[in-house]
Amino acid sequence: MTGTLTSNSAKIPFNDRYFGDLRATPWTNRSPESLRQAFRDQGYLFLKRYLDRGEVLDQRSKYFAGFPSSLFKPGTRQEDGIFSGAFPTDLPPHGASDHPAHPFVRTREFERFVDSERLQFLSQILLEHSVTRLRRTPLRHFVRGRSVASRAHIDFSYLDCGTSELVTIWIPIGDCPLRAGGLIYLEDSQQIEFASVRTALSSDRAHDHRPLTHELQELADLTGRRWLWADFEAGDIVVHSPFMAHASVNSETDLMRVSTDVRYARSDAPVDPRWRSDWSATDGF
Ligand SMILES: O=C(O)CCC(=O)C(=O)O
Repeated sequence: MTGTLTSNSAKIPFNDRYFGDLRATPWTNRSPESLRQAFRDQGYLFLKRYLDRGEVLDQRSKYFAGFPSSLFKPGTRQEDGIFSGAFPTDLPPHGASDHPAHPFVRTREFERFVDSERLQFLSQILLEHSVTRLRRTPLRHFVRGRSVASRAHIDFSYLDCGTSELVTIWIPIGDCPLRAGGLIYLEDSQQIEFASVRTALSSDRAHDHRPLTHELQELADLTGRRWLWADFEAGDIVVHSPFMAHASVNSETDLMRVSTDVRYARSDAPVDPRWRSDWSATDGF
């Protein structure tokens, strides 16, 4: 680990003090109780090759099919999602109704993908109950040169009008090495009471109380924790608790970062009404 990473406008040294490994959880032939125990202990499960790589890459290919060819590096296959370095000037804002991500999350194929039995089965194990999927499934797409990343947050700040008996499943739609804009998790942060911590944190979004901060180094210093990272491959997933802090780093590679985050809740629990409809980046949630 060497060098520096950036998240939005803030830098953080990529070294042993600030970063550690997101440990893959062995999941084959594992008892439900031991998976639950690992989830409780760590706040996450990182399951390598849990989904079929070909099915994940098929979603990537279908997503990129909606874009003009100028988004892609000449000589590369559009389905691989290799950035040309120039964003088409006439592309609508990400996730607005006329942007390709908007119809994409409404396709039958994408719905089938996020409703997969494997994801339901895992959520049922972790929640020890039958589950329902929250309909709103954001589609994230980050490219190099834009300095846009996810600020540090816990999911419950965005879902606090319903049950906390839910899990989030983060799915990279394609390979996603750290420097392509990978998701990172603040170690053991599911144990932190953030209400007291957040008052000491900087924010570049004074009007929005939901993100903890854009300053990932400051959050690591204040809590004495490290950020856990991995080079994700298509087929990997991370399941996390709604109280586990996470963020992402800026994309610096030609490989574009595409992902979705899917949530399952106990089927008998009240669902936050803001999460009952299909996602649109302009829905304000
Ligand atoms: O993909 C990202 O950068 C953010 C995802 C996220 O916040 C989540 O999965 O809860």
